[in-house]
Amino acid sequence: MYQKINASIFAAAAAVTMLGTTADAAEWRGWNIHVDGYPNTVAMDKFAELLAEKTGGEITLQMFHGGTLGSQPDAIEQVRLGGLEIGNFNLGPIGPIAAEANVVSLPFIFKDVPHMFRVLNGEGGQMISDGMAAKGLVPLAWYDAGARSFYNGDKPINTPEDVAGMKVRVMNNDLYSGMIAELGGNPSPMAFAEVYQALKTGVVDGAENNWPSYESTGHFEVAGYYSLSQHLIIPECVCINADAYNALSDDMKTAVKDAAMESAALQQQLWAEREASSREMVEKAGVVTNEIADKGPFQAAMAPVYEAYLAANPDLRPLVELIQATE
Ligand code: GTR
Repeated sequence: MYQKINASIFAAAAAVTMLGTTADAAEWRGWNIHVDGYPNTVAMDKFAELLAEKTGGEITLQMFHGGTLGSQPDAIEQVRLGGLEIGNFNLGPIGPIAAEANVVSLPFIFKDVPHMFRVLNGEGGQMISDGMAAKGLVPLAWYDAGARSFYNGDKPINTPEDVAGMKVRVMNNDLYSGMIAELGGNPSPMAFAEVYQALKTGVVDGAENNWPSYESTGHFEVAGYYSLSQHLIIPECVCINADAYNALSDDMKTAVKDAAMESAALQQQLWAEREASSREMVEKAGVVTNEIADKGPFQAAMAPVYEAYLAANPDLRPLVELIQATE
């Protein structure tokens, strides 16, 4: 008898729990461009795991890696519109949508990665977040994407004159096209997935990216000169569709945000390791790396890019100045 009651209480409790989870459970889908083992891939899987754990199973996330759900600009639109809930996005292709976020795509705006994080964790980061949220994309946490440098198959780049005449792949953002044009090159905006073939067949002469992406895509196999221009330091986000986020209770918002922040701590640690191991790996494979002794001429050439940004967004001058004044 006792056992029987106990069993039925247990069954009833289980039914309530199941009802609770099935009735409220949200099943989210997430986009990521990178391959297995890449720091962002590992960290986004961790985010999914933490999300389920911290929300008591009320929210689950199915991650789609390797860009299988489409190109980055398309996925950004999908998350904005709610076709997908989550994305690990680079702020580069978000810039054309949210002018505040485009500030990070001004070449040489950040001195180094720690400077970028100091800005993101302060008033500047709040302005960028607000600008993105107003366009339907709420950043939950920031990921590290290091610094981007030029690479090509012909020669080391040391001066802007070395870029002149080169066809260089860039991400979809007019600031990057302007950047290449000001160096005398021909910008070629293109999806990430197409770059390997374009380099191989000579559709473009070069591209630019950080060590881990240069390595994981195999670009180093077809463009063996990597020149440390470090002209762009662009953060990435774990971003969520604004409606999905705003519909959550405060407790759920905290759980989702905490899960993203914990995944970011992991990503940043894995990133540091992968930057070093990717560099080592490609150099062992024969890549020729060069430091650029004087980046001054590259920086000076960017003045018109800044002017164009400020002319289009005069109200964002304080944000540019805030970043430049941040120690
Ligand atoms: C990578 C970044 C990707 C993508 C790619 C690109 O460093 O993590 O999100 O933006 O660069 O160049 O398209």
